[in-house]
Amino acid sequence: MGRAKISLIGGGQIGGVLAQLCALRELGDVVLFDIVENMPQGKMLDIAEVARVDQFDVDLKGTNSYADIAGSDIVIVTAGLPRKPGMSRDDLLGVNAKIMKQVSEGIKEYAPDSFVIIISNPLDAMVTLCQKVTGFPPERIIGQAGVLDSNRFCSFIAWELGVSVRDVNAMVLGGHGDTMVPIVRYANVNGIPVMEQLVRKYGEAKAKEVMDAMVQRTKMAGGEVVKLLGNGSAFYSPASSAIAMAEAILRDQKRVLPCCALLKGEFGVDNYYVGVPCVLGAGGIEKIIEFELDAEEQAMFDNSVAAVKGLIDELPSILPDMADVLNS
Ligand code: TXD
Repeated sequence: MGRAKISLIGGGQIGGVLAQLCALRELGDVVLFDIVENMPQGKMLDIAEVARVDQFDVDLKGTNSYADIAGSDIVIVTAGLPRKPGMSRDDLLGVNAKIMKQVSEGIKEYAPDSFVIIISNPLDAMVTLCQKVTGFPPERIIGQAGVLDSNRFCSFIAWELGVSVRDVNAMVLGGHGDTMVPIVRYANVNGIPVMEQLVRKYGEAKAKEVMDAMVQRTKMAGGEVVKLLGNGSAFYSPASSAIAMAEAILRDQKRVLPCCALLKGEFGVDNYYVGVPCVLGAGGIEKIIEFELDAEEQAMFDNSVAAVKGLIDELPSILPDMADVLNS
């Protein structure tokens, strides 16, 4: 059996880390595409030249030609601008929608059978656009946000309780914006409810305050990193998160991961891409796992979906030549 082929569209900060992780884990041969001349070739040469030290046998190629992504099993897209301090993800819509349209046309033409994992922001709108342009079945177009947002929430809980993050389970649903929905009720440490532990530690009132602060920090966690970096946004963590998704698909792991997926009535939402728990395996999004949200969670989820809808409604004016497809 031949090796898998993974193409990375966008060779910037996240693209470079993605390439290195693919190589270290020997996920398959890797193509790194960017419109900047020579840069992706330089990055791939740099990674390839340490293959003996890192002990991997995969082919790495940098390119400025879409023809090189032909035959890809998975395409991961990071093309687009990152935010600057003070910007919201939504401020990137105008510029990144035009980039995503171009990228999606390239994928449609050269890698029509691939699974596509989108990372570019504003995430939910970019995933929607890619699906509309390519016309690929929705189970093959997936957005990465929830794996990272959930991991951030888990980290804050682990730090607060002084336990290993490996034993923390907590999920963030909804759109990848300031309205995202950390699910507090089911957050647990090896099955033990986090809220109960906080109440034992602090008493009712303070426990709620501590949890509220962790929820708030989770929602703003991307911006916290943007502010500290001063130039660009998080790149190690989104790369690792997307690799977990790619690996689940390539190795048919049936992992249950929060992904940006097209809802067809699940959670009361019809025909919008937002973050929900999914089973990821060889068929891409093999299943969306629905569960009961309480009234407060559902209201926050609906609010988050409304924010995503607001962005989708702006797309036809940004891409007037695509208005028909976007409104379909
Ligand atoms: O969790 C998440 N989903 C995210 C998403 C977490 C953090 C950052 N996230 C977003 O990923 C971020 O807001 C950006 O929209 C993307 C990429 O972030 P990155 O930090 O990698 O940005 P860079 O370093 O600027 O890299 C972007 C590359 C750069 O090399 C450009 O030359 C290239 O994109 N680019 C293009 N590639 C292909 N085709 C076109 N048209 C194009 N335009 C720019």
